Amino acid sequence: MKCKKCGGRASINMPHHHLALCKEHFLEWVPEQTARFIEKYRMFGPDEKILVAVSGGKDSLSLWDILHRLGYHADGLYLCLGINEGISYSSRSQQLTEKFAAERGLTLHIVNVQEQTGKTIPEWTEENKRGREKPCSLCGLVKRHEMNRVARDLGYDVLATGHNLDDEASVLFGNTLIWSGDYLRRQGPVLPGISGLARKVKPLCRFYEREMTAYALLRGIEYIYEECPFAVGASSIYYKELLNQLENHRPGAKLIFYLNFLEARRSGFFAEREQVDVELHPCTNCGQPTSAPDLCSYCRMISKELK
Ligand code: Q46
Ligand code: ZN
Ligand code: ZN
Repeated sequence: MKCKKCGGRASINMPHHHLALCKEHFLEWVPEQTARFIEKYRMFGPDEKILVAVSGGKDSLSLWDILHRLGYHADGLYLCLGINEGISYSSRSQQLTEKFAAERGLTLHIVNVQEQTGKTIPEWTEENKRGREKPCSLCGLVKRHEMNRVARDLGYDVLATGHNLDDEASVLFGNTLIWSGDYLRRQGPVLPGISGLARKVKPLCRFYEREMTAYALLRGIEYIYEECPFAVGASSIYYKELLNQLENHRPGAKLIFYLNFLEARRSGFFAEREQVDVELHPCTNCGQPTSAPDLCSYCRMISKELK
C-alpha cells in the first residue's frame, strides 16, 4: 500500500476515506483535519482560552498535542479520581500526563477529587452501594462538576475533551436504541455554553479510534493503555464491539451513522421539542446551573442527601 501524497510506504490505510498515508503525511493530515473540524463546527476561535480534559489516555493527550501544534492557547486539566485497582490506574495516568506537559512546557492543572469532595471515586461508589448509582454515573457527575468549576474559576472559554468517533457512535447507538430524545438533541461536537457553564467541544469526534491510536503511536506519545477498571462490562464497550462488527462488513458505517445523525439534527429533526427544555437556575451552594429547585446533584451527593 502506497501513501497517496508521496508514493512512499503507507503506515495507515483508511478505506472509509479511500486514503492511505505514510507516517509523515498522516502526522500532518490529523492536525489539518482537526483544524477543519474546529472551524466547520465553530468550536472556538484563535484567541480563546481552552481547557483540555486530560486523562493520560491516547485521545486526550493527542488532542492536547494537536491543539498545541495548531497554535492554540490550550492548558490541561487532570482529575485525580483515586482509582487504584490493579496497577494503580490513577497514579500511572497522572505521571504520564505530567511528563507529557513537562516535556512540552505546557500548563497542567491537577485536581484531586478526594481533596475536593472528601472521598475518592471508589469510596463514593462504596458509600452509594445501596443506592442506584453506578461508579461511572457518580464519577461522571464529579468529573463534569469539577471540569466546569475549574473552567469557570480560571476563566477558560471552552472545555475540550478527547472523545473520538467510536465513543460518539457508541453513545449515539445507546441513545438511539431507547430513542432518548433529550440526549440525542444534546449530542454533538459542540455543546454551547450557558451562564455558569463553559462551552464543551469534541475536536476529535470524526476520527476513528484506530486513527487516534495510530496518531499517538506514530507521534511517540506515551499514554496509559489500560482502561479504567470500572469500565469493564460497560454497555458502551459492548456497543463499540457491535459497531466494529458492522464496520468490518461495511467500512465507513460508523462515520456515516454519526455524520448523518449530525445532519438530521442540524436540519431540525429533533427541534420541535426545543422550547420545552427545562429551566436552569444556579445551585444554591456552588452556583452551577441545575434544574433542581435548590442544590445540584453534585452538591446533594456531597451533602450526603443522595439516596
Ligand atoms: S474514569 Fe470514571 Fe470513566 Fe472509570 S469510573 Fe467510569 S467514568 S470508566 S471515562
Ligand atoms: Zn507520504
Ligand atoms: Zn451545586
